[in-house]
Amino acid sequence: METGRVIKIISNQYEVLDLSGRRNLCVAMGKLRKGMSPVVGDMVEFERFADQNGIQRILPRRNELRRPAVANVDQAVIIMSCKDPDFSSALVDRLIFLICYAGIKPALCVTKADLISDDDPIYEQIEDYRKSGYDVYMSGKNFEQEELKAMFADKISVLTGQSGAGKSSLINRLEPSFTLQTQEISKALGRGKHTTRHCELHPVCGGWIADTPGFSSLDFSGMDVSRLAESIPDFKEYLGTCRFRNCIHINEPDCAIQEGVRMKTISAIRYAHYKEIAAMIQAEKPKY
Ligand SMILES: Nc1nc2c(ncn2[C@@H]2O[C@H](COP(=O)(O)OP(=O)(O)OP(=O)(O)O)[C@@H](O)[C@H]2O)c(=O)[nH]1
Ligand SMILES: [Mg+2]
Ligand SMILES: [Zn+2]
Repeated sequence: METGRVIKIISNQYEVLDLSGRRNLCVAMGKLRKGMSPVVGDMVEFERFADQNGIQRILPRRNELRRPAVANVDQAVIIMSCKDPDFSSALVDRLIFLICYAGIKPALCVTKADLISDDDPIYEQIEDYRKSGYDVYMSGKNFEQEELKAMFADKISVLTGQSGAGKSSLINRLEPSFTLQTQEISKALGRGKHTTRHCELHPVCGGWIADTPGFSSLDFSGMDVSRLAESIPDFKEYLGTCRFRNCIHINEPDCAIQEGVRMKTISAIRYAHYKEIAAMIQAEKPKY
């Protein structure tokens, strides 16, 4: 049995990178097919047979995101464009919540900054993320990207963001030898909205980056509101200091989080988005 990492899935074929860095095409063996399927990022055990390679076992996952389906990542980078599609802090925050809930570190990369002026109001929203402790990177055509490149080294990262935000373009820009398909090309082919069709790990900037298809909906079903509040980085240092132990920071008296928002030490924007999602979860309408 050999160990390797799933770096690409196309229909029922898995590309597994073995310990010597070679790529092996594998199929999932019978006992696996019945249970959980491997996702990109999974560490698996596979066996070489005469006619094919077969994945026998998925090793325990350190973490996993459901959408995009990827496991064992060091960080998730939210790709949000300034324009086309428009910047949305509601969407950024929803992604932050999903990523942090999965126990993964988020970062924000704002793309297409070449399309806005230096005094665009988007910069105030970006400042709000920086003040709250998030790492924010600016990107655009002809931008210097040294800092961004450095943050991918030696890590497995997943890029997530809506279709057209510039995920594939960013990878192409960081590693000019890459020519991942981007929107203009697919429009020419009449393929419609989503350009990237599958999730794949690419060797970029000394690390591995998963390019993923943009999503059309986000799913908060099955989430627990208290666990969500506990996973939001903005709230971390205030947790455990509310009057009620089971406080979910919405209407309770003597709530440290609500007090933080009043004192402007917690972002009012993030808190408002938290309340929206908490209400959606409680109303059991957790799809956005
Ligand atoms: N001006 C400008 N345009 C950009 C930039 N990044 C991407 N674009 C354009 O935005 C469009 C969409 O880019 P993609 O890289 O295909 O977007 P994506 O996030 O991979 O989209 P999906 O694969 O559908 O999820 C393309 O036409 C790119 O040329 C940028 O930094 N500046
Ligand atoms: Mg793409
Ligand atoms: Zn509270």
